[in-house]
Amino acid sequence: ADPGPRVVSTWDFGVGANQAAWKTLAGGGSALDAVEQGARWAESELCNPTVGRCGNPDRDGVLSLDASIMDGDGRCGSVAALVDILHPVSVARQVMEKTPHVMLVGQGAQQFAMEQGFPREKLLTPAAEQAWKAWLKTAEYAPQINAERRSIPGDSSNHDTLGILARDAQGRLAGACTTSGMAWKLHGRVGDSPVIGAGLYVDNEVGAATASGVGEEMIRNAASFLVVELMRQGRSPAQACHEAIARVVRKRPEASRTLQVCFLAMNRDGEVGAYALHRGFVYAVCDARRQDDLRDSSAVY
Ligand code: SD4
Repeated sequence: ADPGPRVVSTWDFGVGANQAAWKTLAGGGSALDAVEQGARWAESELCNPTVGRCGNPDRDGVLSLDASIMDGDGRCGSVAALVDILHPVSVARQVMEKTPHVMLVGQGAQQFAMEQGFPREKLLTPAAEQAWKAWLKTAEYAPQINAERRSIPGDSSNHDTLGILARDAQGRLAGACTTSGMAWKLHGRVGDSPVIGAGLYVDNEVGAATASGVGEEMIRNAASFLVVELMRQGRSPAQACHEAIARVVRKRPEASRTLQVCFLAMNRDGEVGAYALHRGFVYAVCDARRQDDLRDSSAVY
């Protein structure tokens, strides 16, 4: 039986993002519009040190945002290292719809956003600036394994990206991913979230996948693409996420002890699964029956 519309998001704040997306899905809207709305909620409403306006800056004190959006028909857009623009996911969508390109970065991305009418505004919060100044005293870059419920402004250990995947009433899939990346990253560092195939991949024929955690590992393994391709070969979403994590570990067994990597996937039938390298990853599921369901990474929906 067709499960109807469904949306899933990474982390506990995924509940809020799903509810924003659900307003679109429940009204018969498209998966693409739904994931954009969910990501916009996280960028502006959520005060989290790793997404949108409350994000922690890089080591030079600059808050730069990465985001991507992908439709199950293969259209996609992304922005990386975007500064002083609140809604990178919507800029990514404009890149997809208004340009012949897929990805814009840095100043060019900002220029494009302003040409499209996005206001330029200072985003760095006083809390994030303070956290950065405190970090400068040691200036040590050591990402820690993230765990559930740590949405504390200025918390440097937190690296929780919003990845959101939706299936609409017509069975179309879409996904989006938005983040400020790793706190205290090198200026100019780009994570997995805006890299199509790394932090996000969607194919209507198979399913969709997104990632959270230390993005360098996702890029190395083309990880979200890998999860989708594993589902294409017949794995369930949970099996595909599990196998992709095993691949990450096989490549870098030592590093895997201290880095968090999390995958979330949904197949074309709406079946959901997730897996993470370390404990603490949760994801939120929302459909006509449940709007605030929070699941552990090892659970199969
Ligand atoms: C990045 N993947 O920029 C992002 C950060 C993150 O959970 O997910 N955190 O590497």
